[in-house]
Amino acid sequence: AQATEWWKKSVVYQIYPKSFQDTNGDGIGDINGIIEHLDYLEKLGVDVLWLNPMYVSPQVDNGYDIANYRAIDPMFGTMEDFEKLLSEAHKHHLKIILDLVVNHTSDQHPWFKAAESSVDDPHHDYYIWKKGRNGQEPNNWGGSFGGSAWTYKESVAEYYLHLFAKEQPDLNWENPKVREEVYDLMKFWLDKGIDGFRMDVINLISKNPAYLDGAVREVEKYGDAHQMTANGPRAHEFLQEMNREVLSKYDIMTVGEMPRTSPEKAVEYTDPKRHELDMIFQFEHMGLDGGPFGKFSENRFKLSDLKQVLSKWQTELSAHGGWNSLYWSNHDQPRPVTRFGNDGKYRVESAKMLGTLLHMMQGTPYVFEGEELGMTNAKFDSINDYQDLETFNGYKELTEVHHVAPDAALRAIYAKSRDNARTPMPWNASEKAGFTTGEPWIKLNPNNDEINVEDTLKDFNSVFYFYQKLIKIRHELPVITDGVYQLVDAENPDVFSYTRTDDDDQLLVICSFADHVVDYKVPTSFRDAEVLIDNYDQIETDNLQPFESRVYKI
Ligand code: TEU
Ligand code: CA
Repeated sequence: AQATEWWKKSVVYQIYPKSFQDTNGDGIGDINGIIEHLDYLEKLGVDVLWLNPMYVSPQVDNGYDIANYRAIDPMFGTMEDFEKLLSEAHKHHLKIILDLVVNHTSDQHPWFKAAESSVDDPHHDYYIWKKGRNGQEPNNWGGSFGGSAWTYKESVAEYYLHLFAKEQPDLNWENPKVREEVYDLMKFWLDKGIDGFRMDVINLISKNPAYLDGAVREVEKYGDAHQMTANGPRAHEFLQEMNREVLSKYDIMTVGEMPRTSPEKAVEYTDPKRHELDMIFQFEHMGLDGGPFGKFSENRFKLSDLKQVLSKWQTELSAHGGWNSLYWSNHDQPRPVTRFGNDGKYRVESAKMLGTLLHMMQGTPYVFEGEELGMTNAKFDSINDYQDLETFNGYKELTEVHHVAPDAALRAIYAKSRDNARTPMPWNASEKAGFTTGEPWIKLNPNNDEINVEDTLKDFNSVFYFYQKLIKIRHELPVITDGVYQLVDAENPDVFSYTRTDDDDQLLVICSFADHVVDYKVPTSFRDAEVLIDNYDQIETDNLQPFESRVYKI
């Protein structure tokens, strides 16, 4: 059936199950913990929950290394628990989308155990094997978590490809049997009644058979594998086949995670006439603050870059029939209020401002667990407090390869580590924040005594109620879904403002990124207009308070 486009008016809440709520005292979040908080999520007003992987996994990459796609890992609970969650969520008017991780499996998946046993095993070609080149790896690609993207297997005297950890062998999508297996496992979950998928690095699945070397950045040792595999020769063909075989048969939503993808390419993936995906996660606004050695850096973004990038994605995607996700954070990114706002004096104001900037744009907004509280990065004392393999590798590269001093390296890790997003959800101000009665798998954010759900819900001026209002406005105002986007005052060094216009309404969205009062002359046509939402009570028409955001409507 031709799916309705319900996801164009939806707001998605991302739950990282491992860090959301533990209910059996093992220090690990679980499915029953999610069920316990469905009322909280319904109160926020979100429409869809995206759950990070809970399938059977050795947890080398926190569940993005899957050893059984059709079973829930016991650490999260049972399949019955999941089916109960799904039906309870639907009763709370919440849809559920799951994570589809099919660029690679775990090296503990039975398919890989068979594949590495013999070149003649029927599963051998489920993966990508190559002879070496002059006794070395087949090409110069690096894995995202350090080292070469190739690992040698004595048992078959060949190298296998892994764009991520060596425990995450890439599937061979050239093999029609692999594609069939993927479509079958997708139907297994869709037939249970889930409402769609978030697809992990889905634009990396088609590799150019030439396996050419990638560019080596001056400070790196390996070639850029993502550059060489993003948006490969058969990517669209595979997604159109997936759509024909699976997606078109269900009224669902799909979002593809797509590193290295431009708006032009994103239109190709999301134009409904092409029957591929509904929307994508692009990364351009996540790459504005890297340093000489990559992502781990104390560099901060420039507002001019953010204005240019987000405006480009507004005007060059949706305007051309595509559709975008809108996000500041997820389980791979630091906390937005630290990265893009002010996590000190103006934490609450800047969290609300960032929410306004994003939620009044065109696209489907994603709220990552804790963002609605204005959670900050987590100040850990030592590199040993971190859990993420990408973080450990980053610290090792900074200190051992680039000879960065340990304290400077730790500051860069603090700024960008994925673990900033993975500290347990703080439910109250108690010692373990109501997350667990046991030892949490990762340390809590030290500031959960001042930032937690219980205190937030008592404070009607909190970020939570502001996000609740932003979500309500989106549900009620069509101009937010369909209105034309236009950047205003492009050169302003402190203020990001834009309009949204349709036949009935026009909004003017004004967001100050300054930590001081700035002059701002509201255009005369808006001076007497209704103020839809503002993160300050007193409103002056010729200046903006620190991190003030204001939405006028005529
Ligand atoms: O992330 C893909 C990806 O590109 C990330 O490595 C991202 O670029 C990086 O973390 C930002 O610094 C997906 C998942 O979201 C991530 O959690 C997994 O580690 C990765 O794929 C492999 O499955
Ligand atoms: Ca648990």
